[in-house]
Amino acid sequence: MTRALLGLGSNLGDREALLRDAVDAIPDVVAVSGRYETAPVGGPEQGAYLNIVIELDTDRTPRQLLQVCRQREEAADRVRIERWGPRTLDVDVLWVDGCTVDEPDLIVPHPRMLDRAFVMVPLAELAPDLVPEGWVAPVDQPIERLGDW
Ligand code: GSY
Repeated sequence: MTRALLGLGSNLGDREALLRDAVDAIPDVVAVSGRYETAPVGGPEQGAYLNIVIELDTDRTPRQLLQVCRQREEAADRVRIERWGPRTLDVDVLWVDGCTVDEPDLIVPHPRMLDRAFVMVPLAELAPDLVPEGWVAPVDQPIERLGDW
């Protein structure tokens, strides 16, 4: 069994319910970070996101995890209106212990995670070993912890 970390975000619809349904349906979840309200990073003007990070203890490969992520996005009726635009649910594979993948549709570790406060701050709660020493959240990415999961 291997540690894997996934990032989840929602900024359309009932954000909290969408995240809860996703967490309930994802197999092998062993820990969930606090809930964070975060300013959108990139894309058009859009509403604030609710973000969490979850830890899995899993025997799935990164590609199988990507399938799980996509299934959850489809179950949330995600519609891709615009790249980087608002979405009911986004689920990303962030990290899988001992694995690197560099394929057109899947890069692990996630190539932009270090640039994103909405990933690194909740990630630090579950996996401080993955946060480089001296990492600080970009000042232009407001983030507020709303509470425990
Ligand atoms: O990459 C995940 C979707 N996403 C997010 C997000 O989850 N949170 C915030 N704060 N901004 C985002 N921009 C994108 S795209």
